[in-house]
Amino acid sequence: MADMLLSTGVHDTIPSNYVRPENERPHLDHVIADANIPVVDFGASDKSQIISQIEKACRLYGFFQVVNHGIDAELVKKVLAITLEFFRLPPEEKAKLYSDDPAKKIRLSTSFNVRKETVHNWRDYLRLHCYPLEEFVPDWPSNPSSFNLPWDVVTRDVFGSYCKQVRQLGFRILGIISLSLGLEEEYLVRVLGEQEQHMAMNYYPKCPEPELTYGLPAHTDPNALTILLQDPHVSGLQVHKDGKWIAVDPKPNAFVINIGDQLQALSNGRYKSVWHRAVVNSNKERMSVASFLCPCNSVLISPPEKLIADGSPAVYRSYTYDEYYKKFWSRNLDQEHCLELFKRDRETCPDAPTFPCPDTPT
Ligand SMILES: O=C(O)CCC(=O)C(=O)O
Repeated sequence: MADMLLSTGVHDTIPSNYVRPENERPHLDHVIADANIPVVDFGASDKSQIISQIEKACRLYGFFQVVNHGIDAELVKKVLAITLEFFRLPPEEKAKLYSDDPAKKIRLSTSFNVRKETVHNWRDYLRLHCYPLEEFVPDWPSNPSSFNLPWDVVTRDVFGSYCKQVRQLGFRILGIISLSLGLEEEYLVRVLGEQEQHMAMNYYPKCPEPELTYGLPAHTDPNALTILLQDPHVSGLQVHKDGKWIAVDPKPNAFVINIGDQLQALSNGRYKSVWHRAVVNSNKERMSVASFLCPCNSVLISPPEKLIADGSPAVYRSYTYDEYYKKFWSRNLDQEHCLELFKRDRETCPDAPTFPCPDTPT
């Protein structure tokens, strides 16, 4: 079904199976444009200030941007350029990589989960597993040839180098998040085990009717931490806060970081894995490259003693990431927050917050 890919055609209208019902549409004129998503300067010398900014951002927004993060700006440019080159390949080349099987570790696909959905999303994406690199790189696309362009002296190719640098940044952020929760710096990296790393290279073609559909509808991320590289020239990411959608416009040389469901669970609900979505526009195609750090499949997700010792009971039951991930992919993206399904008995925890999807009327 590679003919479902959007990036292979030109679109004057949108097919009816991409059109959302009236009450589920993005209502772009209601979006808050001047968003104050916190920006954290990782180059600052005062570590305690970084910790306190991240603590506030994770608690109040679930999102923040980082600058002076240490990832090579030229490498980032190359990643975006190759992503665009990839989506411009001829249809027959892309068809070779197409799959709608969410279990496939390397696949070019479209929308979110076309096997399950009734309404599709205006997005194509290339999904790559990236850790351990040696295991997956041989199966990464070899076309365009720039995909295998050597980058640094250790001859990692562009994407291999990028994945390594992103992983290091992610671990650094997990360290700061641990400290911000009053835990030892290594805590989260240790309990998440040998973390998997996945990448979604998202491509949102120009859409003739952006008010009727989504690039990605409201969703939360099932993993631990997401490191998002936005197209520097085109906006599209929006985050839900206090009942409103706010735009996260691209900031030069910044990465957008968001807390995933597993950090919400491990922080015992203190930090938020918030709803976010990607909208499309009629003037410009847009790209983003999301890197997901995921707990090792077999680790048990359960809050640290320290966060339940102060009389706050565990909000969620313990589970393995394997169980969580399967549940996540068996649903539609914009159903209720997947963590809701892992909440402990409501009688034990009557005040546990609920997280219905903000774009789906109840
Ligand atoms: O394209 C974006 O800005 C958002 C991407 C995203 O949320 C995802 O890949 O899960």
